[in-house]
Amino acid sequence: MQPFATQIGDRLFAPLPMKVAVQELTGLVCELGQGCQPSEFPADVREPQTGEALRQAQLWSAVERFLRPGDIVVAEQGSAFFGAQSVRLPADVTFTGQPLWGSIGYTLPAALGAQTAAPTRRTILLIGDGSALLTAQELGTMREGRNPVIVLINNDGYTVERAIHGPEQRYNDIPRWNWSLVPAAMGAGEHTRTLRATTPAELSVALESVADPRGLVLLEAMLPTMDLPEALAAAARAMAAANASALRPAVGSNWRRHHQRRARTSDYQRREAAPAWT
Ligand SMILES: Cc1ncc(C[n+]2csc(CCOP(=O)(O)OP(=O)(O)O)c2C)c(N)n1
Ligand SMILES: [Mg+2]
Repeated sequence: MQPFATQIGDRLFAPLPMKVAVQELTGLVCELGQGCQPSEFPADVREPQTGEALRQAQLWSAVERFLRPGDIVVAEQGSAFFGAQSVRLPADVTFTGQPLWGSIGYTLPAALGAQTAAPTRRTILLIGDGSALLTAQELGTMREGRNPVIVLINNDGYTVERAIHGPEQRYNDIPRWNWSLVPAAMGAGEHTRTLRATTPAELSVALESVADPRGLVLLEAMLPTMDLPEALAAAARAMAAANASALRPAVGSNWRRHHQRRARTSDYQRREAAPAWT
C-alpha cells in the first residue's frame, strides 16, 4: 500500500489515496471478518491501589485523558509507539511516527520541528530513555521559546529489544542518565519543568500540572523494565513463535523446504516481510 496507490497481487489500484483504501478495507474487514467492535479502552480501567507502581497500561490511559483536539502527538519507536497505538485520538490531532524506517532518536528533533511549524498547538512527545539518548542535545534548542510536553518512558534500557531478542542481553542496557538534571545542564529557561512519576496517582497529578505548559516539560514516567504495552507483547509472542519455527533444523525436510521457499522469495518481498521496527 503506497500513499497514492495500492497493489493486490498483480492488480494495481491507482490513483487511490491511502486514506480511501484504508476506509474501504475497514468496511471489508467489518463485513467479512468477525464484525468491528471498537476495542475497549482504557485497557486497564481498574482503580490503581495507593502507592502501586506505574505500569504501561495506566500510562497510555493517562495519555489518552491528557490529549485535546488539535494536539500534535509524536511517538518514538520502542514501547512508546506500540503503546501509542492503543490511544484514541481526539479530533484534529496530528500523529507522527516512523515505524517503517524505525530510526530511534528521530522523534525528539521531529517534535522540535513540529512545534516550530505550529507554535500555537500543543506538542506531546512520547519517547523512551534509550531513543532519547541519541538526540538529547535538541532539548537545548527546545528550551528557547518552545513548550513541548515530553513524556520520557524511563524503563532502564531497550525494552522493545528485550522483548524481541532476549531480556538479559547486555546490549539492551544503556547508561542511566539523571534526566531531571539534563535540561538544567543545557541552560533551561525560566518556565522549564522536570517531573517524575512512579505511580499512577503521581502521573495524573503531573500531567494535570503541565496541561498548559509555558516552557519545556520533561516528565519521566518510571516503568518496570519488562512491562510491555499489549500490542508489543502480542508482537513479541508472534516473533518468538516465528523464530522458534525458523530455528528448528532437526525437522530436516521442513527446514529444507523453508529455505527453498526463502530462496524463491525476491529481495523486495523479504525486505517487506522483515519487521520494520527493530
Ligand atoms: C538508529 C537505530 N539504532 C538502533 C535501533 C534498534 N532499536 C529499535 S527500538 C530500540 C530501543 C528503544 O529503546 P527505548 O527508546 O528505551 O524504548 P523502550 O522500548 O525501552 O520503551 C533499538 C535499539 C534502531 N531502530 N535505530
Ligand atoms: Mg527504554
